[in-house]
Amino acid sequence: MKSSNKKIESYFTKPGVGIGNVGLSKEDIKTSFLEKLFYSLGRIPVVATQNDFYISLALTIRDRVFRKYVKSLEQYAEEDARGVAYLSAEYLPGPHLGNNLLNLEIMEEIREALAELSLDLDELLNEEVEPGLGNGGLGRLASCYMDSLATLGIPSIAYGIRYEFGIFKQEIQNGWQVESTDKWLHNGNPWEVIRPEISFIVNFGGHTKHRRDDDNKLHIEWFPDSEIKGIAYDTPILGYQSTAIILRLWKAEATESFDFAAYNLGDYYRAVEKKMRSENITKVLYPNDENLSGKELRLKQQYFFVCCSLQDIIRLQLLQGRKLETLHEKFTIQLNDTHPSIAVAELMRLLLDEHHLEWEEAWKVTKNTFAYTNHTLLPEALEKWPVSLLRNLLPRHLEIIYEINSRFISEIREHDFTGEQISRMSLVDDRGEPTIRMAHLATVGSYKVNGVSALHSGLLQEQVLQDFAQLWPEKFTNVTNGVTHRRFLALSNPRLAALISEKIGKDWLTHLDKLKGLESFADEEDFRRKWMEVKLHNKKNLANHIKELTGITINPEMLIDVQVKRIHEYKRQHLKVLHILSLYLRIKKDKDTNIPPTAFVFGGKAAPGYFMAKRIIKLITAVGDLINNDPEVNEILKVVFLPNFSVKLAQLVYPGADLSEQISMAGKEASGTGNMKFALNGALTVGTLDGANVEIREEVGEENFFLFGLTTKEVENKKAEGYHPYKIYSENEKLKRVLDFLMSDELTNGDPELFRPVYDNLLNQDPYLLLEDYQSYVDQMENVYKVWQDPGKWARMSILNVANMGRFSSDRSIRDYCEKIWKVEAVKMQSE
Ligand code: GPW
Repeated sequence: MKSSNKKIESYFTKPGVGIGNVGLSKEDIKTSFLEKLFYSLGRIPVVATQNDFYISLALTIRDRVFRKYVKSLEQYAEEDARGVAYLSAEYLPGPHLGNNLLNLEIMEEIREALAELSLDLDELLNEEVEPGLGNGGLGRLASCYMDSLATLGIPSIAYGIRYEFGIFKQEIQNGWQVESTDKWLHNGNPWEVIRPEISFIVNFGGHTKHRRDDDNKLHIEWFPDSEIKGIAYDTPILGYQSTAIILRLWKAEATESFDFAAYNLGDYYRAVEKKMRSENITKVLYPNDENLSGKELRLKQQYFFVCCSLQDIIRLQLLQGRKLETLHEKFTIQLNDTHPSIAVAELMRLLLDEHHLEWEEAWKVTKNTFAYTNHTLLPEALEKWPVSLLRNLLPRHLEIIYEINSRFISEIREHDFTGEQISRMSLVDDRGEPTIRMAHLATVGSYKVNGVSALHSGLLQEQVLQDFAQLWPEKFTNVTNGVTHRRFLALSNPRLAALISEKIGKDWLTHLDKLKGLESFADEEDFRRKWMEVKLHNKKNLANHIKELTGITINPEMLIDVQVKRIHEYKRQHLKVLHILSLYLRIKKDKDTNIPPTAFVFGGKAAPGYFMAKRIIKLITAVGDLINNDPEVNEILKVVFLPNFSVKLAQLVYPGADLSEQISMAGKEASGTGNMKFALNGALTVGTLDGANVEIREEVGEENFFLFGLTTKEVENKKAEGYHPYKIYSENEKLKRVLDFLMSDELTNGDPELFRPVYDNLLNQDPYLLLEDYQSYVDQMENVYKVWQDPGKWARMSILNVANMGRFSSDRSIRDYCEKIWKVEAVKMQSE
């Protein structure tokens, strides 16, 4: 246990010196680096690998990051600050080393220090394997928010799952996506520290017993049939010129008492086998983005990390000598979508059964502690757990959910809700197999509910949660997403960052609004030239990587037109393909070569079980093979599919893009965040009025945005009046030619079944209205080409896009969360 040790403590408090050699000067770092190599890794330079050097540098930097963290803890304790706990099943932090060097402002010193040792910083940066602990936008958003929480000095901690295997590695073989496991921990992870003393027991299964005591008070006890231990692994996440916060990820381990009966019987193998099975909980990330898997193991993962995190929060509350009745005064817990929403029932259970609060008191604490962010309206992504599964796995929680529901229904019966509305609002959906609607549980159990863009938050209140918005209008709010411009501009696009700073100073690193100052240079010839020189440099860099990764050569002077994101029908990668084929057929059939040279770049993973998404990847690569190998076309068009899209790759792609494709069907993309990262790097957007595109367009000005397609309202009307894609197909000759080409031998190599699923789907259902939006898209692309042929105009628009991106910093989003939802304030860090 903890004890006070004055001698050790005095080392912490010595001003400026403190523990060990953790200075930031070049010499300090060189010494630490060599010490790490010798003493932590036991290596001498002749045998050291690049990875050894990387690990030594990472450990050197981690020491300095931890020092910042430790210092800030003292400050938080002193101020008795209110804090945020962020619960997310996914994080995509990206490589840590470069970002930490940026935030410590020692990139150049380190580069020199290493050069003096004949080492190359870029090579060491390249050694890092990023933690792929998320699927896409939702996980990356959580990591952007950590960057901003740390930078702004908001007392906070982020909780999640330490998946042993992250998002699968994607390879393209013969044009198809092939998955393999992501062994991100294979070379060791220098950024994390195991905290064996921070561990909790998580129970599953069994049954409950109800008993009344002499005063007729009900006591409920849960007799689970298995238990697992969660162990904390901490990774410090450093802010810019600021402190660090902790990302605490839980790993599942079998408890010693796990199956002693089997040991006693001498069945050693069975005992170990059971142990292995229990450790499966944190083995692998579910790779379905916006599509619930409904699998028992997934629910186990969710409950496992929520249970550990809540126990940890309660531990922190009690450690500070505070009562659980005031938990909501000291902590607020943000639910990143419904993935952690079983937390509502779990906190009730902990307060009622383990800490013996009364229902009313426990409920008051619970519903004033949680806030819930919804990230999607897609019906297939709204989590619902079968009652039967909950009964088996979490019987006590099911009882609590039923009790919450019955009290909630009694409450709304007193309002003017119709019977139909009441059954729509119920936490239990018993129209078929009974299920629990997790979004309803999260809404009822939270004090605030937000969507992630203005449009999405509005639709949330009109559609999925409309009855709740009628009941509690003040509970609903919007926080538009944001991205960290430090990673996605300063770090990944150093040349543009330098050019910006040269013009307007460096304040934009902490106040992105300052970019507005660039507006006055948008008409300056010389500035435009420099701006486009930087872009060309980044395009060359991207072209080199494309060559390395795919073997495809692209001329960096081409318009680089990019769509990178998860592959989903609603995101409409296949609409982009239809446009590309329209250009191809113009060249081949109409002999029209008056098309500006364009490289179309795609990237993104398809969920391994998502048939249509995998077909779309094959379609992209088939179109690529056809075009890239046809000398009549390949001087004008190129099509690239970048395998294994990741944060690392993203940092290469955004700076080199001219055009950003944000072409989802209106009403389907909750926000999008790639849209922001592209625009921040000077790409222009072609897009629909969906998600945050709407707000981006408002900020940059409609004349600086290529808009097309139906609005959300028009989509609704179209669907209501009856949508007939076949009619559009038969009436638009050029479109018909493109669609029929999907079935041609040239594309399918004589296999008529290859793209029939795509073809049939578009002609008969077309749920995402590709055919409806096709002409408007193709027309707008002609407009893109017109502007592209006027480089001065393009440069001006590009500058104006960047200048108006201030609103889309995750710093602004976090400030919004603090003000509108959390009521948490920054703690000023004392500089050392
Ligand atoms: F379904 N998003 C995501 F809402 O990346 F949970 N994965 C997901 O599973 C879900 C949402 C979920 C994305 C949204 O699609 C995107 O529009 C949004 O920008 C992002 O979350 C962050 O809010």
